[in-house]
Amino acid sequence: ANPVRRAVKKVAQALEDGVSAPSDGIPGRPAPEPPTVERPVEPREPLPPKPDQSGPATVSPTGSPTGADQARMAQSGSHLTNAQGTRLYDTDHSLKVGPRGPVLLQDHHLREKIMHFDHERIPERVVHARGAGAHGVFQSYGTAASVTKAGFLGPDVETPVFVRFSTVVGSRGSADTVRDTRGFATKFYTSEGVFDLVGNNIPVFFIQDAIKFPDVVHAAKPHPDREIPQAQSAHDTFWDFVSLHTEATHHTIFFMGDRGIPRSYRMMEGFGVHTFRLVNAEGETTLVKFHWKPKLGVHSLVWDEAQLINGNDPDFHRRDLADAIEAGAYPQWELGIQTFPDTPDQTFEGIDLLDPTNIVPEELAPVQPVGLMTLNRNPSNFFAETEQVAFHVGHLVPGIDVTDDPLLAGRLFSYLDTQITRLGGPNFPQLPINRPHAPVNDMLRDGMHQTAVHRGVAPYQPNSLDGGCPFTAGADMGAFVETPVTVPEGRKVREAPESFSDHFSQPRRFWLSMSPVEREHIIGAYIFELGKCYEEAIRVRTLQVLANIDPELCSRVADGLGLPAPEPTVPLADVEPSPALSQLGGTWPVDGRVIGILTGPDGDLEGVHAVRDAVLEAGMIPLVVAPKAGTVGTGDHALTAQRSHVTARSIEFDAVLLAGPPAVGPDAVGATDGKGAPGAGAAAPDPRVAQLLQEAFRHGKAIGAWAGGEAGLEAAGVPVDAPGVVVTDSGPSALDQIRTLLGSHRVWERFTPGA
Ligand code: HDE
Repeated sequence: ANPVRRAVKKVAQALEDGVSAPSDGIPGRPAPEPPTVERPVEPREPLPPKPDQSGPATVSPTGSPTGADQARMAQSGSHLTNAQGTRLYDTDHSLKVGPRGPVLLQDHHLREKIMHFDHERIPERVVHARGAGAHGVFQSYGTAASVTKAGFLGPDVETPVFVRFSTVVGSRGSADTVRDTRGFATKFYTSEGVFDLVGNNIPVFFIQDAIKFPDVVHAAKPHPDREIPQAQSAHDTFWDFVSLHTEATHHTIFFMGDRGIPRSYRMMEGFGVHTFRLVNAEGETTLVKFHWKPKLGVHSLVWDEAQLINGNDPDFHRRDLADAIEAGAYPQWELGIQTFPDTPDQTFEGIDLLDPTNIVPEELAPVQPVGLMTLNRNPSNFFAETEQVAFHVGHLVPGIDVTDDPLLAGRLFSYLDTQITRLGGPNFPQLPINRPHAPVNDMLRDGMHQTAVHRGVAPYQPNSLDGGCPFTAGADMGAFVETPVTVPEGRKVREAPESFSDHFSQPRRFWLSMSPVEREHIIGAYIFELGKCYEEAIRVRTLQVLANIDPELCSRVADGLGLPAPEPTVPLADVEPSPALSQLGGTWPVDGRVIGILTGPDGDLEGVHAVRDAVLEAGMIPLVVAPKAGTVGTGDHALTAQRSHVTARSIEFDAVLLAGPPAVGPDAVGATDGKGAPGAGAAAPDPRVAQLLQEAFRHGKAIGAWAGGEAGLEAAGVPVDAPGVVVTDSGPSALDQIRTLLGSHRVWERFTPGA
């Protein structure tokens, strides 16, 4: 059904049918016409001239395609040309004096081709370099209309969006499942201009003032001498900084928790972090915090699994997002707001709303849903869209304004500034992915990579030569007008308010809100990270920070590090837990979950067919694993294995089913007995199967077996009576139980606290 694949097949067929291949480049030999094929889309025309040549092309909010949509094929016509549109007869050979002679400097095609290639890379983002993006739509419920005049939050408005998820610390080519904060940036192409919600998957930040951003980033990035470790926080400079700079404590405990290793971008919350100010049509203001709530729930990896994935599939999150969208399992998030009265002190229940290291517990200010986002289209070109997209917290629309959060103030400067370097000049808003879908009528002119051919002589205001156009609009005509809030008078100082100095009560609330399993993960994470630091002074100092959060947390981490636990230096805060911070306890849809079905020629292949159908029916993905690639079994029940024992690893599956006895060592291609020698003994299961089952068990994944699969579990050392291990008499009944278990994401009972 895929039109591109259809076209490719046709070309292959045409070549087989004897249509001659394109020119082999021998001068004098006429290039044959390329085979005519039914093209999935019309060849792209040359880029159309700008409609009025007065600014970047715009696209109507009713959804006519952006520039990015127009080019769904690599080639826009039948013949290869150079950048100037001249047809080429050869692109495989440099121009030489005879076939064995020197290459000539006059080879302008060679020079153009290599020159362009030499400049294909642009600087990566200084933070959030590694990311993945997707297009979608935002459907508003209209529930925010009483607090904001923003058109896209009005009743029943549909707005195109582009989202980019990212890790923060690693380089562009780093692995996805490292322990880190994740970026969650959304560009709303509204009819009133672009609104960017540039958030993270953690609701607080390391620092309270933007002036500290270079410090925290320098500390987290690889050491400047050897440039290691890549995309890790487990090293001395990071812990050196956060142990000295205790306002980072809340963010740090958040990402030592499970949110630092999400299962999928589709299963992350997003937060605007800062407090924003909404303005309604009457000019009334409300302070808000933005939240994205994933329909699939908030779920994480376990640390051992995350580390295995980094080696086995460093693109795990990127792949997961693209595969889900391609399969039609469109991820969805509800946008919600916590609202607070805009009082002069800008606090709520004693919580300073201008301090971005604070949350307001959802129990005190519930998150009210205002719309639904659905990501339904993968980018057609990573560079043009995901790499070149330029977010900015200053991209605001009427009805949404900023507050005086000092972290937000610095961001308002930083994003545009960094993009000048990253995107090579000031004209990046003209790139297709960045173009507003509202008419643009600015007086910005010239500059690097200007693509508009502006007309007229009067790009200035006031003018009389253009009849005074363009005119400014008032708030009643949709202009963005800064909210005239009263700013307290004061002396010019480099200081923070006294309320910013409480660094431990909110981290303590986070700790107290965690379930026992989540606390174990946090303890393990601190022991791992600090255990990777060389300097004992840094470990000792961090233990002091932990002592000020909670004595049990401190003593358990101290024990793991073989160090004494210090006493707290501040009174432990008397705070109520916020159950909404815990990821455990709910049941969630299983859409897009991956089920590994292990079988072999002697397995219950009929059962596997039934299970595959049922898995697909449930909106999940079945992957059959067999000893070898290709077809398993013969006759009616033969089926295709998507993975072999060589390519399968537990990390790919949310649950594993064993349909029959596992293949034994000698049968398995490339099997070893774990010591590098070919598998010994007919009864020993393929060590890779044993490893797969053991890992799935250790990572709390549901495991099911039937038709003799039980013996395989036992041989692999998986206890068949353990929680979440299901042995039944048929595949479909095993799957039923597995599906229920998957609703809670993992078999949490297997993570015995203290184990
Ligand atoms: Fe960013 N941040 N940031 N940040 N940030 C960037 O902008 C910055 C902060 C966030 O997918 C950069 O275009 C400063 C908080 C995301 O393209 C840069 C401060 C939050 C992304 C920058 C912060 C974020 C960025 C790097 C402290 C969550 C990726 C490349 C005041 C609310 C956007 C770029 C994408 C990217 C600066 C803190 C989120 C350098 C100075 C807090 C999701 O401009």
